[in-house]
Amino acid sequence: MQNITLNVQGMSCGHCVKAVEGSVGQLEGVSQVAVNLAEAKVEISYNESQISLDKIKETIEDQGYDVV
Ligand SMILES: [Cu+2]
Repeated sequence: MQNITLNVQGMSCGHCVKAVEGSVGQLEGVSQVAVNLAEAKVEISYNESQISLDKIKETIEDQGYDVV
């Protein structure tokens, strides 16, 4: 299991939190996702044998946010 914190720009409200947590949380292999809106961070726990970090980043970017 990998734990990672991504810096994500563009999240500004509860809708953004739901969009990110919902989309990433749905991915096979992701066991936990938590957005920290004040710090513009997303904490994710995932199984690297099931999903790549690139796929997770892509999913966040597909929702309209920038992973920096
Ligand atoms: Cu928002």
